Amino acid sequence: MAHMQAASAENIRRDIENLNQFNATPGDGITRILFTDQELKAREYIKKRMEETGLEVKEDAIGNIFGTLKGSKPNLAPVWTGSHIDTVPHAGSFDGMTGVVGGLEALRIIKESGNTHSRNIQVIVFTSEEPTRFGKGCLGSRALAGDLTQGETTGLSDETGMTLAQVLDRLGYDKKQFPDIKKERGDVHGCVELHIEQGAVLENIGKKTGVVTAISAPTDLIIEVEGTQEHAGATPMPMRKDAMTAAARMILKIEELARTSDNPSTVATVGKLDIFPGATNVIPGKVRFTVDMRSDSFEEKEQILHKIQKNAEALVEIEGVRISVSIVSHEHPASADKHIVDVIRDVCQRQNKEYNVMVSGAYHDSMFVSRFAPFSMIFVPSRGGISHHKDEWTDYEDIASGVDVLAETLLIMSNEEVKQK
Ligand code: HGY
Ligand code: MN
Ligand code: MN
Repeated sequence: MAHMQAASAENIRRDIENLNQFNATPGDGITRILFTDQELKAREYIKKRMEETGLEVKEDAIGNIFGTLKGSKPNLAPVWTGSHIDTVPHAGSFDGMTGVVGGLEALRIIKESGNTHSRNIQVIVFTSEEPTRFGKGCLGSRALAGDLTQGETTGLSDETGMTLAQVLDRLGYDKKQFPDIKKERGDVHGCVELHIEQGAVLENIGKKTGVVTAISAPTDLIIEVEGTQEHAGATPMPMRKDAMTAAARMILKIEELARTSDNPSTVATVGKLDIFPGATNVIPGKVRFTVDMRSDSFEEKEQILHKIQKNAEALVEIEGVRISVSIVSHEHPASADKHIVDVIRDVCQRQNKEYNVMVSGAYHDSMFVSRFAPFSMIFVPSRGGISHHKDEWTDYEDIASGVDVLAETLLIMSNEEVKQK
């Protein structure tokens, strides 16, 4: 393999900073929500940068963007990298962007190295990895895995009531081509996503590179508690059916179930809560809240889900309220491909980079890509483990170092003729 120049931290900084100009909350973190003006401008920026890098640019019917570096045998299944450019509200600058900009830089140094490669190498912007707008994450990679149909896009609506189907239609995406999005096993040779760790493991052990062997999967619930809306002053305590206190009991029970688990990857979060009618002197008649549960054990998530439902039944009896538990998503954890993990580890050794083999607590598009293609991920450190926060930070030199590992890994995989055992 001919020598490859080192990735440019300056290129990476420039593209991430330029991308993050497209932001709805300047000065208060990055907010770039799916298919809003800011995100559409960010999409155009990335497509322009893909063209400038000499890639062929295409989009599918849900807006996944593919930048292709042609190989000598374009009919072979391609090698993938990529991530997302949409964010949670008031996010940091690196979640997702690292894998898109880093993937672009990896393809640039592969192209400029003059190394030949058989398979096409593609850097992908996956649509809507974050659940921010439609309450469900990984919409683009979910559709690639065949886990989101065009019909289901009519059932996903944002806070204004607009559906994903309507948004796609307004933007000119052709719903008749939606079935063509889906990939079958064998369509993709392998995928390696570069991402910030979003935790503090690498920083605490003083290593700059993570090699991911599994991704914890989310189970997302929406729980609605209905009691009786009444006067806060005139209603004696024994006569109340207070939706808020019943919800509070449920939330503490959910937190206890996760906290007392002996599996460190099992976590649960209530991140959104709405109280109706939301007045200081009215007993809440209705409370709606979300539960985001994660674990690398699907069985444990099943057990906890069952206990949540049993706890709801008990509270209905005690508090005289009505409770509904809706399952928005209930995903299986994804195991990385041993061969790809070994390729990344060998590359780290050749580049004299200490690495840590680890599980990802955050989910990523790779979780859905794993449904049809072998994958692994490369992590770079998050300062203080801070993420989904405006203070999220990763040194550009650390990202460039991760890109060097990514580029060599992609080049090796793009010259693999047959499935490695
Ligand atoms: O929530 C997650 O794990 C991802 O950042 N969407
Ligand atoms: Mn995220
Ligand atoms: Mn992410």
